[in-house]
Amino acid sequence: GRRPLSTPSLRPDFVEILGERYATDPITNVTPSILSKVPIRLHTQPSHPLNTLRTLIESNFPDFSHLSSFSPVVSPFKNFDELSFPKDHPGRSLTDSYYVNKDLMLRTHTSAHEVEVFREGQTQWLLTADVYRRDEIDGSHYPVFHQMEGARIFEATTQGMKEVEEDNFRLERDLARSNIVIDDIPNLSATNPVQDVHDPVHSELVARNLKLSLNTLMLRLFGGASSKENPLRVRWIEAYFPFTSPSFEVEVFFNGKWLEILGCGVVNQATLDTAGVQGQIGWAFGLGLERIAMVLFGIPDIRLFWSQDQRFLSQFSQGAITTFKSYSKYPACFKDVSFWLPQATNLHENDFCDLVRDAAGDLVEDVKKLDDFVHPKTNRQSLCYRINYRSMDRSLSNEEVNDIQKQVIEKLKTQFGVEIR
Ligand code: FA5
Ligand code: MG
Repeated sequence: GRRPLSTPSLRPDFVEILGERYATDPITNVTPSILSKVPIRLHTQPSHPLNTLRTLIESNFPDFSHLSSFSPVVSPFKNFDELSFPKDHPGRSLTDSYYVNKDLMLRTHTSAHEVEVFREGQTQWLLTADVYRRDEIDGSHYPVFHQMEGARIFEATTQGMKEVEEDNFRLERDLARSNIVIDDIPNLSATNPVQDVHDPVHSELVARNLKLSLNTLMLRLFGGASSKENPLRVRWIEAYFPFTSPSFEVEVFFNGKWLEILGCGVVNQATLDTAGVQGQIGWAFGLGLERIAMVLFGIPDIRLFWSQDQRFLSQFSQGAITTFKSYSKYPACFKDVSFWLPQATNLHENDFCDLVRDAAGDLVEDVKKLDDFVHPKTNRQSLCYRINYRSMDRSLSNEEVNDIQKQVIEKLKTQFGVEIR
């Protein structure tokens, strides 16, 4: 079989994250470009659109704890095992996630903190954080993005369920008075089952509370321009997550398109058990802040969130949703690179993208694979990628782009032993 490449000689002995040193090992795949983003915490930067969006959502849940200071360095156990991810889940792989070493990784989702927050005794909380996933490069994917986790638990008793019913009644009444059309699905089904340990009546009430709470949030975020003639449209879709059942996704119709906003569900009882929480049942959701902020603020490219340019930053003030006015788009510069891989080796697309990000930073707009074939005689694989360089802030000179492209080629040769064609 084909083996992945590794480059032990190029690896530093340790990496530093938020003032802590971590020893590296053959698993380490965090890059300098990724680590440089860790201290920034855009969701806490004054006047940043992600901060405004966070506070807007928090204001919709005034009685919840609002948490946002958890370190991104977590164990794979916390990110996956504690949440009942199977051992062979693809999210665990080195090509999909960033590992500091074999024992620690950068969280891939805010759900990684569910157990510890429930263990603290929190019963209704929101948690906002930067999350990290290895991915392709284009205008809507970035290896660092921001999520908000929300959860609420109730006493699994007649009295507790009465409170859920009262809350549901209140939420339902308010929604009935507003301009929202909800494309709903059943709270439980054969393919989206209630957990064995749950009373189906309790699960039904909690799922209903989840849906009503989130429909109310969608109205708060997207309902500004809604009217009787032009109501906000929300649709519920059956989903699967290892740590919730039943599970759902929410989509909102905005600017002529269905937009995936979040995943959610009734919390696996195993999660609460692990956290030492007894006699409770609850819901959780996880939403992506960039996706929402891009449509609410009219931000066309996900890289802009990281811009230090005053023409970007000065357009926003804390608490206000305003439409971004694009400053002129600078010219794109395409460069192709074709190469042979050493025999019987593999280069994952995400490895290539991280290498390009390390050379180019945010000057890379997107990366596309143009060609991929295996030579029938030598069995060597040939790849061709097209890199689109474009700055959001200025025109790039030819020399500058050539220089970055040279670095890409150098890195390809030293890290992956390729032969340029
Ligand atoms: C999760 O991350 C789950 N932890 C969500 C969850 C929480 C489910 C609690 C149940 C209970 P998912 O990978 O689908 O699920 O991501 C959740 C949201 O994050 C998506 O709906 C999307 O809004 C956002 N998101 C996911 N991937 C990206 C990405 N590459 N770039 C920007 N936003 C993303
Ligand atoms: Mg999803």
